[in-house]
Amino acid sequence: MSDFLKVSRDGDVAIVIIDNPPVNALSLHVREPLKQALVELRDDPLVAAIVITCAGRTFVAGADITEFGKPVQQPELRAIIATLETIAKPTVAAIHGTALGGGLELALGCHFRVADASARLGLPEVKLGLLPGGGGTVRLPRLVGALKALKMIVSGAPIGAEEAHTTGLVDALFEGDLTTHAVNFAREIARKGGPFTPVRDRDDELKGTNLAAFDAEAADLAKKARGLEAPVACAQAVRNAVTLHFDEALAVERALFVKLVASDQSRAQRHLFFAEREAAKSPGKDPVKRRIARVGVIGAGTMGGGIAMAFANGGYPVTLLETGHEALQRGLATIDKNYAVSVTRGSLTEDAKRQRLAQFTGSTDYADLADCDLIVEAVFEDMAVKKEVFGKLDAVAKPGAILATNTSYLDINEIAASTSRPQDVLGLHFFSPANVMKLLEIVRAEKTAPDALASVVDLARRIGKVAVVVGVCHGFVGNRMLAARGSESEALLLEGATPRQIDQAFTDFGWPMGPFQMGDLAGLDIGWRNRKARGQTAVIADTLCEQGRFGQKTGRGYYLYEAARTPVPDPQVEALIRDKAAEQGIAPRAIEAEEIIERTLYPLVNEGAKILEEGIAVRASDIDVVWVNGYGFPVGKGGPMFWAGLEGADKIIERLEYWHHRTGKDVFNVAPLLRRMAETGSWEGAAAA
Ligand code: T1G
Repeated sequence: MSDFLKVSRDGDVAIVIIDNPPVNALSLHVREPLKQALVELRDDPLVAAIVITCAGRTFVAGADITEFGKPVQQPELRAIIATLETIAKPTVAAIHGTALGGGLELALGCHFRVADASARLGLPEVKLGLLPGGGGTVRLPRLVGALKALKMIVSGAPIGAEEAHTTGLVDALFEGDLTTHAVNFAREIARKGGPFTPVRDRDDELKGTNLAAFDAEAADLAKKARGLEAPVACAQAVRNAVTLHFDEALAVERALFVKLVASDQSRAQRHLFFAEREAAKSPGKDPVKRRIARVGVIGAGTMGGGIAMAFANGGYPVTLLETGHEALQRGLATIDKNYAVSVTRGSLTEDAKRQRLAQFTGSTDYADLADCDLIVEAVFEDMAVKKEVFGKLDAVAKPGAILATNTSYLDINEIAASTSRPQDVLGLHFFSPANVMKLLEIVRAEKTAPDALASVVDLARRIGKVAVVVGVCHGFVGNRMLAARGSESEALLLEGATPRQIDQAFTDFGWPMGPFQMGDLAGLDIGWRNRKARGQTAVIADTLCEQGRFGQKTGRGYYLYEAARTPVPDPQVEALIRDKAAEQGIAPRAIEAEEIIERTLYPLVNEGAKILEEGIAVRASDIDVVWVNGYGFPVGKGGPMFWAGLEGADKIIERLEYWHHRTGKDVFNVAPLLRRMAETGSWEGAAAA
């Protein structure tokens, strides 16, 4: 048939085998032979049943995302599924690995689905700014019911084999050779005789749908969409499955898909899908990686404990070291409590909690780190302290062990130079809480060995982190750009904008929360300590801290927190701002949201361009990955650098020049690379110019 699809026979059962590594995406070179094979097998009187399966590690993981944004090439997936549903003889999808998106939709075109324990089934199109475009929004509800389908499609989260079987998405689960079981299943079904009802004609699960409950759930999900169009479209399409005839609902699904696939939001989210995978590729050719079997973590505080949990959660034994027994026990107790909370929430089983806790070995003796392949320090953010720790590590760590610092700001080249093995030293900048946040900035120092770097990039993926390799500078990529984004915060307040107004401009943009609410959440004292360490001041923020207003943890920060975490504007803070402005002779004025965005997010983009120019980030898309996964940049805008293209580089430059002229501040000093991006139309073009 073709290099990507074969048909074999087991007696009167035909087996269609898709083989399109690495994930059996339904590329055109699969769709063409697949449609042809289905027609031939449909019309072959010697074929009593058809099994569709895949070679390699997974069933079809979806349509080929690289084809989106290009002219549609026939046959489309929808045509293949329509062909499937003209087949009267039983059709069976044999699912292992991930049946996602168009892959699950292909399986929904079959009369039956069987799976092994490895199967995970889902419709994740919403994560690409899309909705299932192969009939998934009208077929899935017919098997699992409208409410379950709504939750699966709007979340994009796959379900496991067991759940798929209990909800009726899968007809049988098998252990052992899945294809053999699928063939026997198909033969048995054929022997019993039909007719076999295609999913499109099965309305049982739709009858009695409680539309009021559905609409309530959909409304709640829409609130969480934060301006994203796809989740709302998904909900509408699933509702249509209940209220419209099949073909009518299918037509609306198609219209919604065509609209979404052309949208900036979907282009942004597809950009991020590939950007995350690009960022995780080791720079240069892939050197042989070092074996990492055991991890040491120094420091059992908030960061150290979270980092230790991140590795334990990934299945790595961890030696957690603290200077004293009391601090060590406190750290281990916090870890135990964190797991207990997960068990209470139902996101972790008791058994899994026990398994993860069993990964931990506590110690107060550096000698116990001697068998670790990777050691991460998360001690106090002070160069002298870090150098003392690395001096001890240099003495006890085995040859080839990778020595990592979790520093957020300090010069890792200086730390590396304080050891006899700078080639083994690098940064692993986790984001708090380290066991939750996906982003991991991997900081390559000047002398970091390529194999050491490649080893931790690979390790990051294994523990479920989104890794981005960055260079050494103050704040690396994320925090350096965060400083640029916040450089005008105080000025905006003194000139007349309130914390609420600035935060509102951010949430209207799509951020989960604005900078002041975020500061109150993280604790204003952290920034206060950093400013004092660097001899910097921020008149409003410093005054708040001097008054003990550290944010949520003290019940007062920029906002008041009477009822738990709900921020309430505080007249005292607004009076403080007015007083400080008056002291500086600044007359308050009305400040529009557009100005707030120009003086926060345009400097963010500009600093990203400077970081690219200096080679601190390898790609513009790496910066997008940092900001979406570490700071909540709205996925529908693709990250700061992708968004610069949507916003228009010329417009950004013009406004930066205006504010540079008006304030003289360096954050508004236009980066040459940003100018070249405006000229060439892309960051890649700018770098090549
Ligand atoms: N299309 C094209 N390439 C894909 C792909 C896809 N659907 N999925 C993965 N790849 C590439 C990926 O870029 C990487 O390439 C390599 O495969 C390995 O992927 C009509 C419209 C399946 C869970 O959204 O979730 O169907 O970097 O590193 O960690 O309704 O890939 O090696 O060059 O992620 O083992 C819906 C997306 C599509 C699933 C495997 N499907 N993929 O994870 O490997 S839209 C999805 C994943 C659709 C229909 C709609 C994951 C995975 P490279 P990887 P992994």
